[in-house]
Amino acid sequence: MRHSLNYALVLAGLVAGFVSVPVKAHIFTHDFGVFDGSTGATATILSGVSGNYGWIDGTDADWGDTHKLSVYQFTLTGAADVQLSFEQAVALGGRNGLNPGFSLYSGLVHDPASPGGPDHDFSAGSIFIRDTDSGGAVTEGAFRALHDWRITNESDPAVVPPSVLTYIGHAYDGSQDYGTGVIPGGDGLLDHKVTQTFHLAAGDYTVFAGGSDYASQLAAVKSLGVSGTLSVISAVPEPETYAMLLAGLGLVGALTRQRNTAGKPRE
Ligand SMILES: [Ca+2]
Ligand SMILES: [Ca+2]
Ligand SMILES: [Ca+2]
Repeated sequence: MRHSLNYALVLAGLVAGFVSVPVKAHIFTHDFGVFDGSTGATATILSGVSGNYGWIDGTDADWGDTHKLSVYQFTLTGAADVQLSFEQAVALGGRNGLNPGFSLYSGLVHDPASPGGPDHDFSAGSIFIRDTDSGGAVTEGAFRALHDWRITNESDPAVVPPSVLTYIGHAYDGSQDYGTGVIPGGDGLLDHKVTQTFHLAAGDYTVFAGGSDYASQLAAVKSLGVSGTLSVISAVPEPETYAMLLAGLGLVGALTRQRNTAGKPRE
């Protein structure tokens, strides 16, 4: 279903002999799975993370490198309230200490098994896209924690469309100010975990999770780990619930208008 058009195009390229086989491996996603919106469904996946700054490094002017993050994906077949939690990987011995941050996007990266291979920041196509999207500014990689962004694999982006990650939201552990003011979205409590809930429509989603300690870029890179959990915490309200809500809002609005009219001379 996913990228079937891409596969067809790349396969056509392989047959014609002008698409090279990838030699490097980069974005391999962890798949939370497919959820239909049923409350209580949950999935947890542990993953290694290189360094404690991959996420926060994507919030600055020169973007970040996806190799410093763990990537998750999931699919909703119906609308749902989805809670995403990321914390240091206590269960991965010796890999504790992560201050997690994550961003949620609609869209998917290319399947690593596709002929163009996995997406990565330094493929010729990704560098071309970065140069285009940054207006020629030098960037550390393709990852943008607070914006839409694009990345691709070893295929020609003129032939195979790049992956488009459309920003939905983010959250991170603690609070960070690396000189440009406090970065919004911190949970204010530095306890190696962060949780955020999103109301999502049916569709495909990708999450990039990594460290939020900006200053640790200057230290030796540590091998840390993250434990990511997706939980469907409630089904979308039924239409009747919306109707009741709207009726309630209408009543409040009418009362407010009445009060305003009573208390103020008309202009
Ligand atoms: Ca950066
Ligand atoms: Ca940096
Ligand atoms: Ca926290």
